[in-house]
Amino acid sequence: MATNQTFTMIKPDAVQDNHIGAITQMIEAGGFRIVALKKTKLTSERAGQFYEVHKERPFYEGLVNYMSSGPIVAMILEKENAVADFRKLIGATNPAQAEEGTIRKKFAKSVEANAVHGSDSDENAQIEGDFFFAADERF
Ligand code: RTP
Ligand code: MG
Repeated sequence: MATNQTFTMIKPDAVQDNHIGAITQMIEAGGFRIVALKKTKLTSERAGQFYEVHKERPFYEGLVNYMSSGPIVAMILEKENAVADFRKLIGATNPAQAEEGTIRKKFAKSVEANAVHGSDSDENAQIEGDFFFAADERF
């Protein structure tokens, strides 16, 4: 399996609740190397752009408001099979369906405030990483 990268955000609820350390610990313990990391806050314009693919969905407006409601932590992660393995580590979108031992099972509060984002393809991982990080911020 090739080593590749994925992109994640620790979402505003989990940052607000002081879970940055615990979530980062689970990510590193899961075998991921942190290539880039920053704490920042999305404006509603930037959040809308990031989630543009969901523009027609009924939850879009709520999602954009939520994702711009407080600071987030953005990271690029590297591992073999990074995209699929990271989605396994975070668990289902709805925490009620997330498996034991996953980040969302442990920290998500609702289907919207679900603690973390994970890219859904290699292509989107690249696009999302580029949305937050310049070349000289990756190591
Ligand atoms: P993500 O993109 O954040 O990693 O989450 P995901 O792939 O598991 O879920 P996706 O379908 O891409 O949805 C993006 C985010 O929108 C919020 N959402 N709210 N209220 C709702 O029914 C609903 N459905 C989705 C969640 O924050 C979800 O992670
Ligand atoms: Mg998604």
